[in-house]
Amino acid sequence: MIEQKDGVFPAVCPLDCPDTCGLLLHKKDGKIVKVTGNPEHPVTQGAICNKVRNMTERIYHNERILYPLKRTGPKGSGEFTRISWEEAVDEITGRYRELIAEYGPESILPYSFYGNMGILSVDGMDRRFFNALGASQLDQGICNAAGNAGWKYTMGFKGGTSPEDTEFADLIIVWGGNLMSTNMHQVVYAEKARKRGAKVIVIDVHKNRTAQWADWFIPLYPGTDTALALGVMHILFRDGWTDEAFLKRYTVGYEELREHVKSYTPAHVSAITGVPVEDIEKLASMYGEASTSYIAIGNGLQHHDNGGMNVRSISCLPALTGQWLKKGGGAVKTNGGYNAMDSSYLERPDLRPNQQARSISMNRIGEALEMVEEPIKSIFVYCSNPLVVAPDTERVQAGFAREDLFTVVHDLFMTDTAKYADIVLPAASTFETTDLYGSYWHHYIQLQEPVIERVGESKGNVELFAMLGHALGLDDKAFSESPEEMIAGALDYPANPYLNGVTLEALKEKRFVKLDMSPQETYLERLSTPSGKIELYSAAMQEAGMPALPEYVPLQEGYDGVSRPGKDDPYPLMFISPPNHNFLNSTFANVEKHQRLEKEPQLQIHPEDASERGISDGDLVVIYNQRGQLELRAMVTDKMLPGTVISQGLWWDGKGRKQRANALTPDRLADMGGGATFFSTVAQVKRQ
Ligand SMILES: Nc1nc2c(c(=O)[nH]1)N[C@H]1C(S)=C(S)[C@@H](COP(=O)(O)OP(=O)(O)OC[C@H]3O[C@@H](n4cnc5c(=O)[nH]c(N)nc54)[C@H](O)[C@@H]3O)O[C@H]1N2
Ligand SMILES: Nc1nc2c(c(=O)[nH]1)N[C@H]1C(S)=C(S)[C@@H](COP(=O)(O)OP(=O)(O)OC[C@H]3O[C@@H](n4cnc5c(=O)[nH]c(N)nc54)[C@H](O)[C@@H]3O)O[C@H]1N2
Ligand code: SF4
Ligand SMILES: [Mo]
Repeated sequence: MIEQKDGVFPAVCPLDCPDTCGLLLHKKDGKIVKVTGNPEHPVTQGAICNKVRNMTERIYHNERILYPLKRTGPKGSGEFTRISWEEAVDEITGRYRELIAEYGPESILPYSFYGNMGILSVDGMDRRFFNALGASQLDQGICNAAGNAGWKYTMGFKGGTSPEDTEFADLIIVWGGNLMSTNMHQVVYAEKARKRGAKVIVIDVHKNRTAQWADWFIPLYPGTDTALALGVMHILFRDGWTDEAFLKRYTVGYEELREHVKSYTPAHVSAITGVPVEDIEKLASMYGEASTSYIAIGNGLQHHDNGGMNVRSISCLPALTGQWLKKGGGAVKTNGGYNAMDSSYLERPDLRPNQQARSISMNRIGEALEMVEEPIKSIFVYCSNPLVVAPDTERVQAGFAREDLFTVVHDLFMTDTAKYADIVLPAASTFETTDLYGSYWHHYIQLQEPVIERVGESKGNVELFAMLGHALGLDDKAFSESPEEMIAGALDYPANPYLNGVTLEALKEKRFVKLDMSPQETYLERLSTPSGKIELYSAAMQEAGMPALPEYVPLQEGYDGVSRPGKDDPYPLMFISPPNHNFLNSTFANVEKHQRLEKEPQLQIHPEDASERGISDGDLVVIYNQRGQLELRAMVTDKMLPGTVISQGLWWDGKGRKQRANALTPDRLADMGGGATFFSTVAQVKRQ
């Protein structure tokens, strides 16, 4: 029982967003009536986004699932009947026992991502359950896997510049990211830097909100970022802007790189990228002349066939001018490595009866559900909405429609995915549970404790998976630990020196506990690449069958400036579907308030491409390719180069309209890390 019915309570934003804001929940009569930012959070300082300011609409939405449901109609129909938790658990454990006996435990697949970033919820009790069961493993490459792999080949450790230091940069490059919508507090630091005279450059395939705010926007063809980075390197070496002492001491392969980039002349790079020669020269000279430069490497440029290489190439740049020795200089792809916790303790892989269990890529879930030999017979979806977020929707949907697939979905809402479930379980919101939060950008750890009673009969992930573990008679101790015990255990991890001093007690007392950043002083001496240095030349990449030096590889599906589509190309446009401002992936896409702010799903199309097709602003258009089609409202704009069309936001299907962007996207894997290739997609557009 939560005693206090009124007051203001600290909380953590649970969403998959780098900022991980400190929140304040304002309660009246036991209900949250307002969500604001917690001004005491050292980084987020009381400012929060519009999405979460309107969070109460979601928490108390009249469509929230309140009790367990069992399917009564055909899959996808959304016809369900109420059942008790006891019946739901009996049904799940009964089916699991049968499947394990007949097909083995690997016929069961968990499918999850970070709908809630709580460590106990998505990297904790849930993992213990599926490990103890011996289920198939999920390769979670949907978000940043390619980019992280590219970064790792170059820099080793999954961490870069400290956010607070970036206000000291005099040049900030936002490369394939939309910070205004996706990392708003980085914009605050950049704005501080700007007040001191810094310039902000955005390199992107369309003039997103961040580009509109920046000093200079450089548009380029999708998937050509490596070429641009190599062109910049060419000029840095050519014009003597490199820091030779730094290169010598902290990198390997700079002589090879110097030779290699000679062929990436500004003219050659301009032809590939669509960026004029003078702009490439200007970009390189600004980078070369900056005393402290910081690159925010976004997620957008790594959702490509060549996405790992894009990040790999860009992450070489700070080393060329010695940025890693400057306060605020360098780059960030992710800072997630700093707060690594004890995953063996949290996830208990030792409980697995089958250490070699197969791993299934979440990016290829449609294909995986087609497997005839050793088929997947059951899928358990939580903290994710694959029918909207996974590539190649038609294929995914066909998999989920399989009559013989036993599907369980745990969510707060009847998502497009939940409609295909046999059993739907009501999830508690994070404000109803205890959990632990790190950030993949700033350095503060936070604790969430329950602020409101569970809505309806909902249960949090920890409670749910502990209950299922007990019901199946799996290892008792692992499923009996309290959230507090799990938090203490997760933080007790001497292998990560940055966690020094972060304890449950400190979190209860201070709410925001900063990582111990003193090991950062020796960051450059302790890089975890094979050579211990920044690897401009990577033998490990060569061993893995990739070029050892950064190299531009054109997209498998797409056009650069050299391979523009011909008259006979059936799909002559490139389709990019990045997040929008008011949704968080597909979360909020069912909340009327957030929908109103986004109006409706749109297709941004260049005036040249529109007039060729007789399309005017506001027309309903169909965009299609070999995989599927969408019906969107045309917005004619010159925010991108001709040949690129953009639709922002992961909408659910609605009002009889096809509007799930992933109907068009491929389930190919990227060059590295098993990453997704959402943005390497071609399509054609016509008026409806
Ligand atoms: N409001 C909001 N915030 C979010 C999210 C959300 O859905 N909505 N999602 C969260 C999640 S899970 C993530 S991973 C992050 C992602 O946030 P970001 O890191 O900002 O990445 P994206 O928004 O995916 O893409 C950023 C930009 O990449 C561009 N882009 C696409 N292809 C290319 C290319 O080839 N080259 C270049 N240079 N640019 C390209 C797109 O046009 C887009 O403007 O945001 C998080 N925050
Ligand atoms: N075309 C295209 N596709 C994309 C992207 C893109 O830019 N373009 N971005 C990709 C990226 S970067 C990402 S990270 C993925 C994100 O994909 P997902 O991680 O699937 O993200 P969401 O759509 O937010 O779905 C999260 C779900 O978790 C539920 N949830 C929230 N809290 C809890 C909880 O505590 N317990 C349970 N059981 N459920 C909960 C929410 O209600 C929601 O339905 O999408 C990817 N897909
Ligand atoms: S979504 Fe991001 S910016 Fe918005 S409140 Fe949550 S952490 Fe902060
Ligand atoms: Mo993501």
